Amino acid sequence: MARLVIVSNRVGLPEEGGRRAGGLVVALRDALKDRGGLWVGWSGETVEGEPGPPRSLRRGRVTYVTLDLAREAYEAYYVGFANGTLWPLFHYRLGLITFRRHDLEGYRAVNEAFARTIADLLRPDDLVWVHDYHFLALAAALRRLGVTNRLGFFLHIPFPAAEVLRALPGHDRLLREMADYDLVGLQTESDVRSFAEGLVRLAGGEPIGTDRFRCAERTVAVGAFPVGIDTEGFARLAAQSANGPEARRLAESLAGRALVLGVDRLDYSKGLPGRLQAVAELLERWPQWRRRITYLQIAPVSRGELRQYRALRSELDALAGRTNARFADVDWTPVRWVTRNVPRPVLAGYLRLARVGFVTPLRDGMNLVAKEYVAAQDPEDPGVLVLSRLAGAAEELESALLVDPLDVEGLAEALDRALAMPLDERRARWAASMEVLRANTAARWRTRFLEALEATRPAVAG
Ligand code: ADQ
Repeated sequence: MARLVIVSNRVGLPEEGGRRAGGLVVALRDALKDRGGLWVGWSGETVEGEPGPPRSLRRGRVTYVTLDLAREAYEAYYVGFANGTLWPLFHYRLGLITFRRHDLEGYRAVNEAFARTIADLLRPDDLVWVHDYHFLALAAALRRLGVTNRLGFFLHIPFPAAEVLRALPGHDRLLREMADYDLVGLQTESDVRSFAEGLVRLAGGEPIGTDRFRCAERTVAVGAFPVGIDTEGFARLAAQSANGPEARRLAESLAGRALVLGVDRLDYSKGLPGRLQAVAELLERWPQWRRRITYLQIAPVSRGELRQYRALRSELDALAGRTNARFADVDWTPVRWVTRNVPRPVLAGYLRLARVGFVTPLRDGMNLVAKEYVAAQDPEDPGVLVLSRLAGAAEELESALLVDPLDVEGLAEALDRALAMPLDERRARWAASMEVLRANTAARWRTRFLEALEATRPAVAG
């Protein structure tokens, strides 16, 4: 079996074992353990001046290789182009984009630096699997160095429609660079359609059959590989943790009230303001829920170095404060707003306690919290998932209560319906969702992707 080389911005280092590592990190680490190989990424460290050589750490058959970034490179590549340009663009938030040529150049330079490190470490038949929007241009940089290995890419976030992508200066070149991968995997069929449309309309690509394209002298295969979770493992974890001290503490504090739970990174793609407004709307229009529900939102700050994220934080603090000021009583506050990180096992227990999983992103590649919520439920008495139609997960979880995330009244109606839903309907919806999650796990996802990558024809130098 060919050795595997995984490249992602952050590396799932072995010391992030049980408590911090998400299901995805575990799935990738398992793939590496099966085949042996390397996991290459940024160390998370920035340095003044030129960074030193890559560091490596070996654990059994897996070697973790990390690179530091010069502070300026980090500002341009990570803060600037990846998170200031690509993230909002790919989430359809044109108004939030910042674009500077300098950032794009920095992004390419970091992709090139990674390519040099990887090229030095590669063996001729290694399979290379690159992750996410930080490395759209990595295959092109590797090809320039003469690398002919099979190169696969998976995008965790949505791929925008061609008309939206067109707003990005240099989009045609970036698309052609993506065509230097042998396989481009996306989360949903809708992302596949967008990417295909981009290749053909904006980069001169030509379809070959249904799932391959000829573009800039290369052939690229394209497919939907919706990310899954470790469904049974998460279900077991949730059942165990629901009896643990943290979950019990939460349960006792609820004093019999129904828990509406949201869990997200604090990000403007997640639709958090709409959620807070919907809870206020629910309590206004259906006063019978006053004192009978608690909305707990767990949302640790991420990317605090970006202005848009700081502004979001202030907006949410104000909204939560306003709803509590309007409805709270001496012994009840409707909104609990927690910005601390919660360890995974504890989170699993909380998800199991929640009568409603409230997941309303304005756009999301997949949204694993939606899947984790379903897997965490007690089969005898499951809660209800309220899920945005604009999350990739909605293509699979059709039996959730699907909502339009901008429609605050609609969100409030869905909360009312979820809170009042009879047990037999809750069970039927849960069982249908669970069947999907059992069929498409994280392990299945990585196997499908790697099989598809191995099935692409050997790359040709150039
Ligand atoms: P994210 O935007 O980070 O991921 P999501 O899929 O919801 O979004 O979460 C990833 C993981 O982080 C989940 O396992 C979740 O449990 C955990 N997590 C989230 N908030 C947490 C919190 N407050 N405390 C502890 N853990 C938390 C990107 C894309 C998604 C895509 C994933 C995977 O944006 O659309 O689903 O990658 O491909």
